[in-house]
Amino acid sequence: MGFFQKLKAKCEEKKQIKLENTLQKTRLVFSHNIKKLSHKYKEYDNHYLAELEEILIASDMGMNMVLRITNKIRKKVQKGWSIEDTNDYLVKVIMDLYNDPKSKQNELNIKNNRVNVILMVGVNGSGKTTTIAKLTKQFIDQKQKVLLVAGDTFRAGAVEQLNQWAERLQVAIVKPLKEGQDPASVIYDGLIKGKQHRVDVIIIDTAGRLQNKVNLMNELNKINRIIKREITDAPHETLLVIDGVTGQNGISQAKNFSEVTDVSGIVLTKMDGTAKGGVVLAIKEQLNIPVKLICLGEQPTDLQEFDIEQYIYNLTKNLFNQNET
Ligand SMILES: Nc1nc2c(ncn2[C@@H]2O[C@H](COP(=O)(O)OP(=O)(O)OP(=O)(O)O)[C@@H](O)[C@H]2O)c(=O)[nH]1
Ligand SMILES: [Mg+2]
Repeated sequence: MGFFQKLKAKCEEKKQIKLENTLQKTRLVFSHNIKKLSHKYKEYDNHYLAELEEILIASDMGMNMVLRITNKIRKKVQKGWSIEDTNDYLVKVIMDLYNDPKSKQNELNIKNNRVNVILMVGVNGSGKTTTIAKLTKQFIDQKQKVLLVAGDTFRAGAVEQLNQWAERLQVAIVKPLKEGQDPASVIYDGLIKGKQHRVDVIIIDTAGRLQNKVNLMNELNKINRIIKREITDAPHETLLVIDGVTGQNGISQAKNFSEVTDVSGIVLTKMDGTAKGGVVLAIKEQLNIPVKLICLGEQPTDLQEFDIEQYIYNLTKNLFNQNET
């Protein structure tokens, strides 16, 4: 059995319909175009590889990742291989390049019998606050006691946005006492309250809009110092939220965050609105931080644990199917 068939058997067993639907746009660009190539070329040769390279680039995997993929193919695949075998190897290469031990640690580091702290960071508009709401809903469903902290004191309306979620989800929130209060002091209040009330999870919202990298670094350093002073091994997760629609551009902005603070995981949002599903591989290449959560829409249940096998299967599944696009 080829690599893809094994992957298929595994993934079809616990079929993820929502992911399948969400990745449809990307799949169209990716599988459909590669399939068109398969009709054009009877067997593998350099022209095939050159055209394949263009299709991979269009799926927003990032140039470096694409070159790593095509180099591996060039080394292994011999002239005369069937296109089907070549594509099977392509899927294996994509999986191997993503799947190093580090990226397998995609479970959130949440433990019982401690106050868990999750710090959300990312550029403005990436989906931090919305993701907090979805995460909160999931924790509530798991009977966890949640406290939200409105650490975004920069943007007018940010506190109110989180407050509305807190009311809707009926969880406690710590807000600034006055407009423009230092985020670190709001976070301090939140940690004290979280410890007093023995909550299971404190989720801290932060501002995305900071003028430059030095400011960002100072701000996050200060926040981290306060957190560590109150809860030594916290934050247990620093989740960097990246808007999937912005593709490469979003990644280079996100890089600023990963360079100034210890990011433990990526949340990839708005995957319902993009054909750039290859961005997952670009993140792997450029940030080398595991994607832990993926947002497939606006509903709380649309926030899912990221599963690379399901993801790659749903990206490539039509490559080997004659009928579907
Ligand atoms: N379709 C879709 N929209 C999303 C998703 N996540 C967030 N959004 C939308 O993206 C917009 C920005 O989301 P926010 O959660 O406010 O982003 P933020 O990072 O908190 O932004 P700032 O507070 O300005 O830094 C909102 O209109 C959300 O409804 C998603 O997974 N899918
Ligand atoms: Mg926000």
